[in-house]
Parts: sequence; C-alpha cells; structure tokens
Amino acid sequence: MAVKTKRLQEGSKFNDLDVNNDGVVSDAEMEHYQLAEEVKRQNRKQMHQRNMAWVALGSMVGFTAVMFTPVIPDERIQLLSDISNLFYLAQAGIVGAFMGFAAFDKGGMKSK
Ligand SMILES: [Ca+2]
Repeated sequence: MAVKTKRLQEGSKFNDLDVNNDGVVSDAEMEHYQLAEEVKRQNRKQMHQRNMAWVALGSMVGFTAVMFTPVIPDERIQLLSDISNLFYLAQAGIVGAFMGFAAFDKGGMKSK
C-alpha cells in the first residue's frame, strides 16, 4: 500500500519552512520553526514587561518632578497626598515584580 503524501496548498505561508529547498517540509524543519516562534514570543513578552517597568519607573520620577514645580499649588499637593502614596506603591510594585520575575526566570525555581 502506497503511503499518501500531503502537500502544502498553493502559495502557502508555510512554504518558507522548507529551509534547505528540497521540496519537503520535514518534521525537523517544522520543529525548528515552532522553536524559533516560541523564542520570538518570549522575547516580545520580555520586551513588553521591561518597557512597562521603565514606564513605571519614569512615571514615578516624572510625577515627583512635576509635584516640586510651582505649577502645582501647595494645597493641591496636600489634597493629592493620599493618591500619590498609592501611586508610588503601585508603580514600585510593578518595578519590583518585574525585577523579581526576571530573577525568578533566570533559573531560580525552574529546573529542566
Ligand atoms: Ca526541506
């Protein structure tokens, strides 16, 4: 009994997976593609988390700088003190969580 082979559809986006151009998308080529995509996804995720931490850090510095300018009157700072305390805690929490998870990802609890 002949083994029926599968073909990619005309103009398939997976044509590029045939890296060695032998006309066959091998299992190894499929797995290589999946691994590469997973690495790209992880890189995007880390980049977004890092950007989030930078924005949180920058917003704390920016908020503090604006609060010390004469643009904000003293009585308003008095009124905003409760909110600004929460703001600092939340932003510091984001930065702290990023650093914690970054250390955790480097192989703390993960053992493969
Ligand atoms: Ca191939």
